[in-house]
Amino acid sequence: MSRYHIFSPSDAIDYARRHGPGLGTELSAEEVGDGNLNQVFRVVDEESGRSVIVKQALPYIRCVGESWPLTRERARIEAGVLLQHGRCCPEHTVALLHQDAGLSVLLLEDLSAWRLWRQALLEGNAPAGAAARLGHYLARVLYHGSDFGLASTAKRAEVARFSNPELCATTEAVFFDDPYRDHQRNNIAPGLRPLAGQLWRDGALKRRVAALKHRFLCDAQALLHGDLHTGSVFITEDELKVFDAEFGFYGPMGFDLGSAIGNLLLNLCGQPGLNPGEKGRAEQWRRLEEVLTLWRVFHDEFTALATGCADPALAEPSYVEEFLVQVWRDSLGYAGTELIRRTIGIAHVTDLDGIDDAGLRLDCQQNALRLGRELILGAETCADGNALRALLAAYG
Ligand code: SR1
Ligand code: MG
Ligand code: MG
Ligand code: MG
Repeated sequence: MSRYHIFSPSDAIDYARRHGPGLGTELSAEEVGDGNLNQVFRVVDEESGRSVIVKQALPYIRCVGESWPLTRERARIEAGVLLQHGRCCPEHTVALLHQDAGLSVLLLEDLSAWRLWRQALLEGNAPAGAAARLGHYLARVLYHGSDFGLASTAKRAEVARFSNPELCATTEAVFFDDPYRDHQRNNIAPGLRPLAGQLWRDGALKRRVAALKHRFLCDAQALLHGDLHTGSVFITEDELKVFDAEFGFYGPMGFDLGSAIGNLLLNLCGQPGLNPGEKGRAEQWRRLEEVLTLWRVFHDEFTALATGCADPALAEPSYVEEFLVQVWRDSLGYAGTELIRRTIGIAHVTDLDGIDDAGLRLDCQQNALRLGRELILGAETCADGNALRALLAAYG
């Protein structure tokens, strides 16, 4: 196994040259990482124009620095999740070309000619089919990584292989703990302090958040992506691929669905500031339709797979439907936690922070906090898409 050292651009070039398929000798590298955790190089063959991505886990959280160490084991987890999800849904999973566990490096197909779904949503020109594609991806990967799709012996082994304790602890802190208390890791705009303080004193809310955290801790339903926000998804007009799976673990399906839905709703909340007037209202309507489409495609495809599964008990159609009712509720609850943590927690999103006008930005952030709270509190009673439509009417 190779010895770990932090890559320079020329290390990335050497690695790509040794392991990248069809790369020549005239290679250049540029650091393009804009995430919170890792360094990412784009290596280009100047003659053929071919390119690859070299992603390396650092021994700490990049956006915080060495004061928050984080296991490099996350690179092995990410490689495993991408391979597993790539087997069930190759059309929507970024291709892993090579990995080196010692160096904590992954070689990945380069999708930088594609666009991030978040960026397309911000620009107001996201393709209509992206939500359905993500619903298809979620149905396939969550089914095949669950007790519906796996024999119980195989599934128990997979739960152990993907236990990912440190990355899960990070999620537990930034999703379920910090935003509900006055913690130094939070990033709270001064104008949001009064509303944040109300959340910290809201006993009913904190009880539901505790229940969501508890399910996250103990409900090993399927191999999740673990960080499925709209910046973890590359798109073209008719394609979609998910990447950045280092938070993968066995958890509740609603966590992945809720992360994706939560990010669509963050964009919805940001629209009055991003696109004041009619354009923003049209975008909000699209976000709602995307949420409903994502869920419908997931629900229908998962139902078809699960009712045909090999387990004679779990395949019972009435049970599959009962199970999915709970997944829907979980999804709304986790979407609510995503809205809150992206507004006052450590890691924000451009959909809100990118709003230029300070007054409009504050209005949108307050709406995101209020909607997050309503989703968390209403998750158990918001029965279907029509109920969600009604709940969201106040935010349009
Ligand atoms: C410490 S920041 C952690 C967040 O960054 C990643 O992108 C994930 O979203 C995670 O929650
Ligand atoms: Mg089974
Ligand atoms: Mg990421
Ligand atoms: Mg990442």
